[in-house]
Amino acid sequence: MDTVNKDLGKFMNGLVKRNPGEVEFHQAVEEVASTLMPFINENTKYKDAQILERLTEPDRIIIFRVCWEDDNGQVRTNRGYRVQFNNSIGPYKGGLRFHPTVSLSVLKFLGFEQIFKNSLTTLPLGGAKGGANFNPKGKSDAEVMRFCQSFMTELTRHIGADIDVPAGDIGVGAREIGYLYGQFKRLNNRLTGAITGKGYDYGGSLMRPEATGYGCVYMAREALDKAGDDLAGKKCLVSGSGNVAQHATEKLLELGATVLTLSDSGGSIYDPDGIDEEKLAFVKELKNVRRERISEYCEKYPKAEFLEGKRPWGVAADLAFPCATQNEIGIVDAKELVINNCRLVCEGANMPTDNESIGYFQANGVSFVPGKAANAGGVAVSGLEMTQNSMRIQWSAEEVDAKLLSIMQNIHSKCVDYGTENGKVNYVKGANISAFKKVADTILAYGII
Ligand code: NDP
Ligand code: 2IT
Repeated sequence: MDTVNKDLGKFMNGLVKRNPGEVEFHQAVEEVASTLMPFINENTKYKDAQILERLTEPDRIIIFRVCWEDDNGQVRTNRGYRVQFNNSIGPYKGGLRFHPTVSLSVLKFLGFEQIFKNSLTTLPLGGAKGGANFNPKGKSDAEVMRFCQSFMTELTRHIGADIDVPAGDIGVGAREIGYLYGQFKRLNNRLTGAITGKGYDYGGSLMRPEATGYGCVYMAREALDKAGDDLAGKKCLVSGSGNVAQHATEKLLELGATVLTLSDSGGSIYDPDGIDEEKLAFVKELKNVRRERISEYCEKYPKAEFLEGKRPWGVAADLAFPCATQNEIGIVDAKELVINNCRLVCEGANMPTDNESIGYFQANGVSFVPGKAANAGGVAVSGLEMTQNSMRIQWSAEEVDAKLLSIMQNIHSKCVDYGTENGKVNYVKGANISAFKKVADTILAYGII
């Protein structure tokens, strides 16, 4: 163990030195490296070939200026990015995030995790992430369109169906994908599946909007089943109120669980009666059509309480589904969840739980399923969208859903195979080792490139 800790310390020191100040990237790598180091030390071929060092250096990073004109005729400038992290097992694949907090560190953490997530899906997908520090909030449709067109005018030269296939993430939903893909089509005069999350009428896959949230709940069901438990009657905390949160809520309701909370960057709503189908339809209209604040839920349903500026983790419940953003569960939240007997944390978002809290959950008997396993359903159905585009057909919702379920079950089995220790499943270890092995063996096969 001493050698492992020494090697981990040395590796992390080097990584921090090479990537100064990129705290989110350091955090994501440390989570992976701490579970992989014993495995790498036992399998010296990976150590000798410096696979972890190579895997933490992106293939390339593209940074570009995005100029556009707002509705007042004022020129605005944002920064666009694409981090093409690793394409060993397939074209670069990962979402685009439009949010004021977007930075190189955030996109490197997301791109790095995407390599592992995409490997877990069993589909031929490499890892990437991109986006811009553009804030779609409060912008008109015309402003969002002009931004997307300007962004794509540069990005187009770096992407393509067999090169790099972007999709949505925070702040990039159906509207933005439409504008981005429209501009891609106009610039290239071709309709190839170079973006996923497209509308059904122009080559999208049924179930892609639902896939991340549904997949996350399928994963929770597998983890509960493994522990001899099930979803029926469970009280759940969901954070966020966007794509992932809405569809996680929808599937939880369908499977007989009760959802007590949702949130956005202004705070959380707590509905002691539970969010039923009708209330969820209100949330969808509020967030997807009117693009308003979640606090409005409490005006419509006065029995619900608005927890201003707060996350939902202080509400007593059985299961937690963080579905908003990174680092939304810190140690104070983790302790509250444990005190309230929460037994499963299943991550719909990417890296919502910090590393100290992951350790705390594991030490206190809470099943913890990391995002790279639990939210892989979204990119998996993106992979299925690419397949359908290549075949020039579109599958039924039932077919896609069945494939999604089977992919999530398969990811769960891999976590069990690689992560079981003393009769308990360490999902972080299982996901990391299983995902790493496929990519690392491929890198070895390619030689030193
Ligand atoms: P959306 O933009 O649809 O929703 C994001 C939600 O999170 C909103 O409720 C938003 O609130 C909230 N949020 C965003 N940033 C912050 C912040 N800094 N602080 C507090 N709340 C915040 O995004 P998605 O639902 O698509 O994404 C949610 C998470 O799931 C992200 O971590 C994403 O990376 C991950 N993910 C998404 C996938 C997908 O297919 N869409 C696939 C896999 C993972 P507000 O409206 O106030 O900004
Ligand atoms: O984090 C993610 O996996 C996504 N935002 C989805 C990526 C994709 O290519 O569908």
